[in-house]
Amino acid sequence: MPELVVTKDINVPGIDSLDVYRQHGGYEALAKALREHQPDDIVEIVKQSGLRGRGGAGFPAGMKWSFLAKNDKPRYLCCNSDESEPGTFKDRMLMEKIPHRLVEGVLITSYACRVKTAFIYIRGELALAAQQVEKAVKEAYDAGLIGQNILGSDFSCDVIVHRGAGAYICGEESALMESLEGRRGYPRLKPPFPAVIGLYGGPTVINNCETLVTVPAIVLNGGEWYASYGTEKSKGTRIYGLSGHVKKPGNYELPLGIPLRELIYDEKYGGGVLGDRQVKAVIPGGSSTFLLSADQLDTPMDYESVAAAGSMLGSGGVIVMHDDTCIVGAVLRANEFYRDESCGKCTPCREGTYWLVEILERLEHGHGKQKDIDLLLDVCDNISGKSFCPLGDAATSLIKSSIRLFRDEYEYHVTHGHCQVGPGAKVHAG
Ligand code: L3W
Ligand code: SF4
Repeated sequence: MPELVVTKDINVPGIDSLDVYRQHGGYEALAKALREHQPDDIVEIVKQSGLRGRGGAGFPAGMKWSFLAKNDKPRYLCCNSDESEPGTFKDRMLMEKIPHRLVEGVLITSYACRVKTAFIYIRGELALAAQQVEKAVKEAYDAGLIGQNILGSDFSCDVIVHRGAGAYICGEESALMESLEGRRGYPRLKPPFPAVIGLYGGPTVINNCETLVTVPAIVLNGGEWYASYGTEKSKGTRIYGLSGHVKKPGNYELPLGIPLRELIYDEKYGGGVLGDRQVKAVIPGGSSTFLLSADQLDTPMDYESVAAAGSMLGSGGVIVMHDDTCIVGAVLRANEFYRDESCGKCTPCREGTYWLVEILERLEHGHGKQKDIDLLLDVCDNISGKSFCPLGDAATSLIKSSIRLFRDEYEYHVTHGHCQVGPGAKVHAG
């Protein structure tokens, strides 16, 4: 894997320790920031870099920081490491392998945003990642890199690691803040955005883990250097989490804009499709995004191109399905996740995700009727755009796109009572 920016030195033995991280230039960006720059300079450098949020929405990071309300309330930073999007496993790798780069990114961002208390919110199931980040935070406190007068400067900041309890919805930024405040993880109404009224009512910057891990290299090498990677509007690199039917699944950090075909087939990355079969469909950015078809493999993997192809770059989780995949079965599996993870606050999502699974189940198991296919779309229409937070919309993406691309496969389930391809076809045919 090319180790470009966030994954640079990630495989150096012992890089998770403070000593080895420092031997490889660790915390030099923090020292440079404190020595050479005022907080607002850092915001400008990050704006110039074009860095966009790596959690899913791709919102410009520097712009988000400049939206922080200017009042006398305490400001907070929340690192969103509640990584739960199916197909996404990049933040986990960063925290497990190079936790000090996250701590450094959190400190520089806190300095830039005039934050004195930062939280790193880690998904409950990621036990090793939490252990590694907790160890790094302790080492950094002991070395005077966190706490009062960091590196002898006027900047003081505390960093608190908080573990979630395993709820996907707590990755939604306002639910994350509710959870941090000790309440049930229900999303809040937006606006106000967290930058205006956030944690404990203070202006709050919330960024995804990978976004913050990118910050030290930008400060060290400059915004222009980072912007030299990628495309005109999608600058820099990102981690693509490649999974599904590829020979070499894994996390690959590459410049934005790499063609999907290259990511799947290049020997350095995916190495081709398992069994040398044909690609049937690809989920380009985590299970919340719309399916792309096999004839869209030349799509450049940047925000604009994937949107133009009818989907989203999302969290970078690329899930490849080959031609022996039952699409109805795959979509059912994803939708069981959304049904289980719906927080239940609003009716369209709470009830709708339940009924989507009920209908998909009867289609998959051969009890569906022709009208069920349009009923699925009708239920999607009653969720999409009518739910309180993005989870509702997300639950409909795979259903809508799979019916558009593979309606014949849904119809086959109705007429034949079993799958057209995949294990389901063989079981029934036998
Ligand atoms: C101040 C304004 N701030 C927007 C901020 C806002 C947020 C960011 C993006 O969903 C997507 C979702 C999932 N003043 C602002 C402003 N902001 N306008 O910008 O906001 P938004 O609402 O566009 O998106 P979001 O609610 O953050 C994120 C999708 O990501 N997704 C899921 C990913 C899951 C993970 C995970 O498990 N770790 O990443 C995947 O595609 O469906 O569409 O900070 O406050 N005027
Ligand atoms: Fe909860 Fe779903 Fe409504 Fe979001 S859309 S608030 S997850 S019920």
